[in-house]
Amino acid sequence: MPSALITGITGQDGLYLAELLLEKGYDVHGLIRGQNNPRRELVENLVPDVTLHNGDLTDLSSLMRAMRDADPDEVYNLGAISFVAYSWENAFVTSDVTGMGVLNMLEAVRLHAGDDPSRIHFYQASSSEMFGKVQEVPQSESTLLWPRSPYGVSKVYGHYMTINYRESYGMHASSGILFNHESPRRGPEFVTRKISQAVARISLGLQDDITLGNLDSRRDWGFAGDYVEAMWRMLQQDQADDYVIATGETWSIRDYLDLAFRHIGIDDWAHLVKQDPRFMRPAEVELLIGDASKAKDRLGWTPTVSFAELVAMMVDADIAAAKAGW
Ligand code: NDP
Ligand code: GDR
Repeated sequence: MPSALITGITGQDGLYLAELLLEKGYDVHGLIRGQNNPRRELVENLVPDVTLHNGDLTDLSSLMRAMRDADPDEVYNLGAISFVAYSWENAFVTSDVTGMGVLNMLEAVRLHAGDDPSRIHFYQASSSEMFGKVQEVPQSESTLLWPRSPYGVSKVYGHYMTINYRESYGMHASSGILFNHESPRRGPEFVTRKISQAVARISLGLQDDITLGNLDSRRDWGFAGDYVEAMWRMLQQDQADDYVIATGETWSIRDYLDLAFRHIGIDDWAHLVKQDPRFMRPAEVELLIGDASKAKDRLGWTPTVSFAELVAMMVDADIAAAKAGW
């Protein structure tokens, strides 16, 4: 039975990936931090067969212990401080977790692998935020990186460190440059979920309006369930490599609002949306659209959920949750 260790097991992607690997017959291990993580119960309920190990990406010894105890064939490094807006207010801790944390994880894998560094396959969760200021569209694996936030800069560090460990030690270390992917499990601080929750509550008369920041930025949004499949496919290849994972379509925040409100029967929604400078960013990533042709050719990967289906899925899930009183 193959085994895998997932960091970031309590997050959106960690949960979908754990479900996927369990379905495939893996022995799945997850790294969980904190003396009383409030999301431990959720993980234990959704994926009870996952073995949890205490550890923190900033604590190399805890990662080495997790590697020793899990002894995995595959490691998926999904743990990070992942909220871009938060990264300006907490730049040092973001650099520590999202940047240096990758180096800690690579070292833990390298030391555990011993004489055969390529025996453990490693996945790094790189991000389209690394592209930042638009250099070309669509963005591919060869597009110049120009990050626009402490989060983006930290991801660039982790990305190049992953490539460096592949080139220096022959590690099977791959990097997935994933564009935004969402789901009903998306954290409520991210714009898609913030909108789907608000629209659901507005439809039920529980909320009057929603306050947002920049409505004009554009993102390439896919469904998280599709994207964890791409992660797994990367680690099944003979050679490690870097891959863009995206839908190839781009939509604005306004487009998302429009579909979400229309889904509950409101066509004229402008008066329900307020803007507040509090939600504007010091530097914005204006336009993301990915070219995933390499992943299509080499991994046979394509997205299965359209943007409209994604918006409907998220609004419906939040209506059900609000009705259930969650
Ligand atoms: P989430 O924010 O949902 O999950 C982040 C995870 O990281 C949580 O499990 C969190 O655990 C964990 N974590 C945070 N700090 C630490 C730490 N110090 N030590 C160990 N674990 C820690 O992110 P997603 O699931 O959406 O994303 C997964 C990864 O993919 C992240 O690295 C993200 O940056 C990257 N990414 C995401 C994209 C997306 O659109 N979703 C796109 C591109 C990249 P805790 O419960 O303890 O807070
Ligand atoms: P992003 O996602 O920064 O792309 O990072 P987020 O949903 O936070 O922002 C997307 C865009 O929406 C605009 N926006 C708002 N964003 C939030 N969160 N809240 C608001 O009220 C709001 N109003 C407008 C933002 O300015 C931005 O342009 C996500 C994360 O998952 C990262 O970890 C990941 O690496 C990238 O996607 C790819």
